[in-house]
Amino acid sequence: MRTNLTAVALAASAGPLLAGQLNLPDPLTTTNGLSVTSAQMWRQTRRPEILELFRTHVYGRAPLGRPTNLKFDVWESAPGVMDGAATRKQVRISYQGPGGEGRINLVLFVPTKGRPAPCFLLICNRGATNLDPTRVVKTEFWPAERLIARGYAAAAFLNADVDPDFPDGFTNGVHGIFDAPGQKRAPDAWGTLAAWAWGASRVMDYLVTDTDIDAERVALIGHSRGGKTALWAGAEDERFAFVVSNDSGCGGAALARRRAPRAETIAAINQRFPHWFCENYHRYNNREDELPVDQHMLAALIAPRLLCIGSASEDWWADPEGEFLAGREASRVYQLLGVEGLKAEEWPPPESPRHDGRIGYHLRSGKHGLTEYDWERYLDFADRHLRRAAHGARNHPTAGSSEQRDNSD
Ligand code: GTR
Repeated sequence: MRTNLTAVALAASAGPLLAGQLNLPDPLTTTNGLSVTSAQMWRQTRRPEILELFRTHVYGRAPLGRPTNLKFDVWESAPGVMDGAATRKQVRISYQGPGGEGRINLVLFVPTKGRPAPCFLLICNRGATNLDPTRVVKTEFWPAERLIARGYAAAAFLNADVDPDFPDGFTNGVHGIFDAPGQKRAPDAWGTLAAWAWGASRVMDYLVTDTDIDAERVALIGHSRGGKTALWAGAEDERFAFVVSNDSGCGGAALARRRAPRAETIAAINQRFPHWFCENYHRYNNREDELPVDQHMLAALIAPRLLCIGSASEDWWADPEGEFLAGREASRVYQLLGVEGLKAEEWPPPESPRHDGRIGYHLRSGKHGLTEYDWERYLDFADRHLRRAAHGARNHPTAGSSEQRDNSD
């Protein structure tokens, strides 16, 4: 089966053919049918258009950005943890709306040496045990010690702090706090993934104030539903210099139109998780071809910033090859912006990361999960592309011209 899928993808690899085979919408053609031929046209016309399409049809629209009453309470700052290698900070990020107060509890380790440090922020969708601040419990889902040893700050928050992960008619979490009570929800009102993405941006609001963190080198990483969230947050918030999608699958990096055998579909995800996306997305159950976007266009919204897509070989539900193809198709936008995206035409075999361009991809042997192998690859990619960006603003979203000058990837 893999051969067949690869053959389809390869036959299609020339660009127009792939669009023909999978009927993919073109990231570089505007809704009015104009070809996007310059970085300026991408920036001013097509990028905002695609962002709006995803807000309207997929994730929904957040009713606000940074709340005016956002507060940061650094209630702990403990130097000398991890045998002296790090300082642990715990930060309460709070906000108020008509429906009450919300809080995100940030756990942050910053390296003792090498500050301000680049940082990996994990959207933790696997419960509090994976972000134990005391480090009595250590898991490979958040290897904070490894991050510190490799010179990165390790930050993490629980998605459930922002919005609990069950359908409740959008009355709890940030929806309950900010949505107008008693009014019918708009079909493009934000779902839970958009709420989590909003929360990641509120954590970023804090990180930019912390002088131990190099705010121009913050990576946002998520696994599975957290990976879908990381991609959407990275699309909405260009302060994230690097976005990592680990096994994000349907509604994340995987192309919806592939409908690969054994892979999750829009209909399946909407049925099991009716609260994740906006109501409009449900219109595309079994009608993927009518969606005005596909997930390669979400990856393209990260351009020209850094993006890593990680897949697992037995993770059929997430369509690993569809995740690769989305990265490859997004590369045309990177090229238009003067940098290389994913430098691989064919789906690579397991344990053969493709890290040359500004979109990295790896396939790991095994099942769905965020493992030590995955983390080490993301750290390798960051060492290669994020670290050397330290002295110069080339990762900064507004640094379009310096991106174009630096074409050395
Ligand atoms: C699955 C869901 C996937 C993925 C995964 C996870 O049940 O179908 O889309 O998000 O959960 O988050 O672990």
